[in-house]
Amino acid sequence: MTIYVFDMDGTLTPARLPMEKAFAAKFHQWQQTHKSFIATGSDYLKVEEQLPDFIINSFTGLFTSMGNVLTAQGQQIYQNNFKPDLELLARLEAYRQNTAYTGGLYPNYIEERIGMINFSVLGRDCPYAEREKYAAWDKTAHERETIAAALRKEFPQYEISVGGSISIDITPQGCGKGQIAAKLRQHYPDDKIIFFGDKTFAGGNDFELAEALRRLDNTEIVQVSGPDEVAAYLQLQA
Ligand code: M1P
Repeated sequence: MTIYVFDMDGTLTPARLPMEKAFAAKFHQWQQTHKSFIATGSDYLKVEEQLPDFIINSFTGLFTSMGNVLTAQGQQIYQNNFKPDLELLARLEAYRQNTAYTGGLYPNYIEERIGMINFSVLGRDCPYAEREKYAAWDKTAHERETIAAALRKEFPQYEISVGGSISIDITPQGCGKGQIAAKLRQHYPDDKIIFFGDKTFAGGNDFELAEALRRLDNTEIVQVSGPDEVAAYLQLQA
């Protein structure tokens, strides 16, 4: 048997947007004959916003908040709790105050999720157009990469990865997406595991999971740029 594992934003859906209907229909049909999991930095609420129920219910399991929560058939299987250091929170506040970004800033810039923090200088409660504007600016300003590199030096006890388009994911060491590899292998000791992600490169938030899987036998990593490439790889039928 093969176990298929998918990142969500940028892999099965556009960033923070619902899965496209035509893709959902094909993917759902494929799910009926394949064992599949989600592995995302987003929390379960965002998964419910972006994926239709019939897709969610057809996954064997959903690892959310970087694998700090596992849900299967609507039931939470486990969760890892975490209380961030006050020094870390103060440093995030300072990055928000001192940003070089000149556009508008929005609320919910430190989102505490189960087992992790998601930090966005812009603020998560921004209109979609503002998200696109910040993401375009960050591509040349590299603010998120700069902040992530500095945080890694100052707080080595945390795993810090540049998330989707506007944010940075922070977990205690060992509690990032990489933890999902061992959990899957424990349940499926002999099966092939294939992981699809749009940020499997160094610094990306799929990298730790990709690396952890590469260290195991019988695994494959598929770097994709979005649902079209997933559909092509899986040869999804219309
Ligand atoms: O799933 C990828 C990322 O999606 C969101 O990122 P952003 O809002 O920056 O596009 C966040 O939920 C992030 O935690 C997650 O890793």
